[in-house]
Amino acid sequence: MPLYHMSARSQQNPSYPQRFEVPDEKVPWSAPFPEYQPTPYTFARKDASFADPADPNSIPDLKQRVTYEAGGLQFDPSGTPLNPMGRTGMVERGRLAKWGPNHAADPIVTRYHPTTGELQFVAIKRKDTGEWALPGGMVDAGETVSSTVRREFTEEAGALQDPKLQARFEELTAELFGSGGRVVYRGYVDDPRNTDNAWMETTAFHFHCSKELGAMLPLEAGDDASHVKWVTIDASTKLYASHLQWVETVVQSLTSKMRLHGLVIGAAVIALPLILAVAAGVTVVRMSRARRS
Ligand code: RP5
Repeated sequence: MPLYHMSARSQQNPSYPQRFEVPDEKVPWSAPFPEYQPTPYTFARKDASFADPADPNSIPDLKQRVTYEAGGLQFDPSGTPLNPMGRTGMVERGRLAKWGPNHAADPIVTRYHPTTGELQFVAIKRKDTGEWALPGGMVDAGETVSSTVRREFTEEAGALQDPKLQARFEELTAELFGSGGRVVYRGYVDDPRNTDNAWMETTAFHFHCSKELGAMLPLEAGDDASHVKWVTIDASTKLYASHLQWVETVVQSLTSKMRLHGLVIGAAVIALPLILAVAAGVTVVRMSRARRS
C-alpha cells in the first residue's frame, strides 16, 4: 500500500462528481485542513434493499463491523465511520452500499503459458472505469470469502456459450478452487469508489493452475466484465485500484520458488556424477576385496 491512497482521491471512476482536492500532506486526519470541504455524494440505487440507511447512527451494529485494518474502526464526533487511510475529498457513501468497510474477495489465478512459459494471470476489464482488474467481487451477506472468490471467478470468467465447455470450465474451477488457495493480502483497497466514510477491504487469494489446467482453462467475458483474458506480467502491467501490488507479491513468491527449484535441480546435476563415481568406486573396492578373499 502506498503511504497515502491515490485512486481513492482520484477521478478514476467517471460517474463520480468532482472530489475536493487533497494534497498528499493533508491526507492524514491528524493534519489540520480547516479549508477542507469534501463533496457529499451517495449514489441513488434502484435496488437499495441491501444498502445501508442514510443515517449511520440508525445502524445498531455499526461499531461492531469487521475491519481488517489494525487500528480498528474510527468514527468522527457525529458517529460516522472514518476512512483508515485518511481524506479522499468526498463524504457519504459514493457508490458503495455500506458505511465503513465494504468487503470483497479477489482471486489471483496464475499459470505458466503452455508454449512460451511466461507467467500469466487472469484479468477482467471493468465496465465502470475501463481498467484491467482481478475478477473479484463483493462478499454477499452470510457468504464466506472463499465462496465469494470462486463465485465471482465463475461469473466473471466463465460465462461460456458452449454447454460442453461450460461443464469443463466448472470441473476445472472446482479442482482449482478446491485447493483453498493462499491468502496473499487482507485489508484496505485503494479503490476509486472510496470516500471519507465508506471504503473497500478485501482478501486476495492465489491459485496456481497445473500445466494441464492452465492450458485448458477456457475464458470468456461475462457478468460485469466486458473482456477477460490471461495477462502476461511485465513492467508495463497496470491494474485497477491496488490489485497490482498483490499480483507482484505472487510473482515474487513464484519467482523465488522457481529459483529454489532451479538451485535444487542444479545441485542435483552437479552432485549426480559425484554420487555415481563414489558408488562406482565402492563397487570396484568391494569387487577387488572379493577377488582377494
Ligand atoms: C475492489 O473492488 C476489490 O478488490 C474487488 O476487486 C472489487 C469488488 O467490487 P465490484 O467489482 O463487485 O464492484 O475494491
